[in-house]
Amino acid sequence: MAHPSQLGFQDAASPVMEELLHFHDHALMIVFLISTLVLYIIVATVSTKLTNKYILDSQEIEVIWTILPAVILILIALPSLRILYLMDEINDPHLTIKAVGHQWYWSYEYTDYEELGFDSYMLPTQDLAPGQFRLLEADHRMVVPVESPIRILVSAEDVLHSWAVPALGVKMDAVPGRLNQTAFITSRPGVFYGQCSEICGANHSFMPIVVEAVPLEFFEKWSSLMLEDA
Ligand SMILES: [Cu+2]
Repeated sequence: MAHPSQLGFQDAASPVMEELLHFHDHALMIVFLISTLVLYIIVATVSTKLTNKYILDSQEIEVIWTILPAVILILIALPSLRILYLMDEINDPHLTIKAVGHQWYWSYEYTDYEELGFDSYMLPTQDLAPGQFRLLEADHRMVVPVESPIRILVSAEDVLHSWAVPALGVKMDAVPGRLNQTAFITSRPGVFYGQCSEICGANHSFMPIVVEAVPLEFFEKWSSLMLEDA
């Protein structure tokens, strides 16, 4: 969960998000180094008269300043590709959940159970209990067992939506007539908030995603309760 005036990302709640945070820090360090160097060169050139009209070219420095940026780009590209393919991997999921975007709410189907599915609407501000988050709380949370590989199948009923939970490092477009898949593993129990990330209409801001990761025994209790209700 992000806090007011937070800089940077939310704490990672999945291994993939942890990797993404490391990559972000790595790329940001390189950006800082380059910016510092460029700033220094700008200040040095405009504030001094250290020029020499007889030095017209230097093959050595040109070789260095051509090859060095290429090496830096490779140092960014390789870890980036590694995470990209890591995120594509669906490792033998224990549970599959189908998330369908609607104008303007999400519905979830637990396809491993015969009749486990529900709609998830945002809690209106006047219904919030103390401590609940405005515009983020949903009337039905997507409950998952913690530390289990979960596959999410994402689609939409009407227009484009996007199913995203920043702390889990998951963002997948919900496209009508298409079934996208993504996966995550929660590394700790908790409640993780997300929002639709595709401008989908008037109430786009009011279709939050709430993932609750609980130990397996609690998940079993929850699923049997949901099945009884149905
Ligand atoms: Cu949407």
